[in-house]
Amino acid sequence: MKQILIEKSVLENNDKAAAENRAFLNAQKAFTINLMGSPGSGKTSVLENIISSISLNYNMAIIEGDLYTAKDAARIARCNTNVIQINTAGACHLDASMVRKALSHIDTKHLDFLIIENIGNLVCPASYDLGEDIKVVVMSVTEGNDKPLKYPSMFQRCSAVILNKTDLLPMTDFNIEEFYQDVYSLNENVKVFEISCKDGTGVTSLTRFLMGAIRNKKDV
Ligand SMILES: Nc1nc2c(ncn2[C@@H]2O[C@H](COP(=O)(O)OP(=O)(O)OP(=O)(O)O)[C@@H](O)[C@H]2O)c(=O)[nH]1
Ligand SMILES: [Mg+2]
Repeated sequence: MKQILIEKSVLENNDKAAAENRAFLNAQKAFTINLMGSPGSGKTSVLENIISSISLNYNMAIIEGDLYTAKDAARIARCNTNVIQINTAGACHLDASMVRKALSHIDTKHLDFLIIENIGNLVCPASYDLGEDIKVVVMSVTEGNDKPLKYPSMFQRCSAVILNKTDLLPMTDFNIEEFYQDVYSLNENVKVFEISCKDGTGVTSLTRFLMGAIRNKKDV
C-alpha cells in the first residue's frame, strides 16, 4: 500500500514538471518527440539519418538520455546539431525534471523541433510524460515480432512506430503480418514506418512525416 502511494506521488510530481515543459515548448511552438525503444533498436541511428535533411529547413535540438556515457551525444554532435546529454546515473528512464534541466542548457529561442532520446528500455519510459507532443517507438526486426504484445504500454501510448533494421529481415524469423496485426490491435491509429538506417530505406517518408508535424505546430 505504501509503495503504491509513493509511486503515485512520483508520477504526480512528474506530471507537474511535464506540464511546465509542455507549456514552455508550446510557447516556442517547438514540436517535441519522446523517442523510446529497446537498447540497440537504432534510436540514435534514426537521428543520424534524419538530422541533415530536417536541419536544412528547421532549427532542431536533441536531448540524449543515457545511464552513464556521452557516447550518443558525441555521435549527434558529429552531425552538427545542438545536443545535450543527460546521465541518469543508473535510472532506467528519463523524467520531466531531467528534461527541464536539460532545456535550460539549450538555446530554445528559435527552436522548431526537439527530440528527446530516452533510455533504451521497453517498459519504464512509457510511464513518464516528459512534456512531449508525441511518443515514438523505435523497434528493430532483430527483437522479434512478439514485442508489441509483450510490452504493450509503450505501443499503446505512441503515435508512431519505426520498424528499423529491415535490411536484416531475410536473416530473421520476424513475421511482419503478425507484427502489424498486434500493433494495430493495441493502437489502431498508430503510424508505422519501415526503415533501414543501414541502406536508407524508408527514411524519406519518415522525414516527410516529421516535417509535416513540425510545420503543423508552427501554424497553430
Ligand atoms: N543492420 C542494421 N543495423 C543497424 C540499423 N540501425 C542501427 N543499426 C546498428 O544497431 C546498433 C545499435 O544502434 P544505435 O543507434 O546505437 O541504437 P540505440 O537504440 O540508440 O541504442 P541505445 O541508445 O544504446 O539504447 C548499431 O551497431 C547500429 O549500427 C539498421 O537499420 N540495420
Ligand atoms: Mg542511442
